[in-house]
Amino acid sequence: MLGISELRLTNLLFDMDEDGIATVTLNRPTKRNALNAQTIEELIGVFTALPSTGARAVVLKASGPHFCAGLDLVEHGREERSPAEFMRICLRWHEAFNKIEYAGLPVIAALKGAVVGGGLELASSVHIRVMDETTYFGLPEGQRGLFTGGGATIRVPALIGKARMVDMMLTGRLYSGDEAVNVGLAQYRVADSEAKAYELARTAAQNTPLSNFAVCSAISHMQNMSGFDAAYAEAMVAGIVNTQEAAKGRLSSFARGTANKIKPD
Ligand code: 1HE
Repeated sequence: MLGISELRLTNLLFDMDEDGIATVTLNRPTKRNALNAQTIEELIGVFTALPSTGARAVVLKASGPHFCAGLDLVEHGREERSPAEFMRICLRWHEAFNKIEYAGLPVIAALKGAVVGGGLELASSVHIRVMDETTYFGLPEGQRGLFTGGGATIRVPALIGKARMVDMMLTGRLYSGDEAVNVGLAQYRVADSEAKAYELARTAAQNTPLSNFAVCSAISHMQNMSGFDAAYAEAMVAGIVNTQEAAKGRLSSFARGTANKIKPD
């Protein structure tokens, strides 16, 4: 596995501050951050290497006015891929997005402009989505003679339900504004999605890394299990996390009455 500094990134930017808040930037703005094969390979490289960098949380953002225009339609048309070739491409997309969802690090997306097609597949693999006033969500695959291939059939219904996804794909319906939050496409709608994403990343980074590891991997895994097995797995994860050394100071501070109380501001 290549370390993050050994990766040759052309379509992504990577940065990390002294607090362990990492930033991954989709950096192909002239193509509206369309996902070509190279970008997917870079996402796999970065999100594979990230857990060993000491990062505590990740902000996924984009250069230019749009978060991501989905599959690189020009490359796809030019390559004239066979079914098997495109299936392999989709498996690389799954690899990239699974690395994001299951790697155990909080990933917060700062959304703006178009979050469409594969862009929504990418956004739906992160743990928290923050939108701004320009953000809109769509699945234009139907209009392009295509179908989702980056995990949308699993992740989008988990956010908004099957009926809404089918409607988006059949009719090209776009969601924006309050409606997008209300249906579950984003958890926050603010004027500055990047500023809010960093604020949330810093908040999440205050948790113990092991708790965040469980939150950002175990919950997703448990959705793939039967309820019975998920409950057992939950007990196992809690057995490890809830007895960790790093929790002891927090528990004794609560017992002394010096810990924060869980109340609205
Ligand atoms: C692209 C792409 C792209 C832009 N692939 N090159 N996704 C879509 O159907 C969305 C397609 N894109 C758009 O509808 C619009 O570009 C946007 C609404 C996102 C932005 O509009 P705008 O006016 O700001 O930009 P533009 O002039 O349309 O595009 C600027 C450049 O980006 C232009 O290239 P140029 O060389 O002519 O300057 C565009 O060709 C390029 N560009 N979007 C390639 N998607 C695993 S399966 C997933 C299946 C899907 O994702 S389907 C959804 C595809």
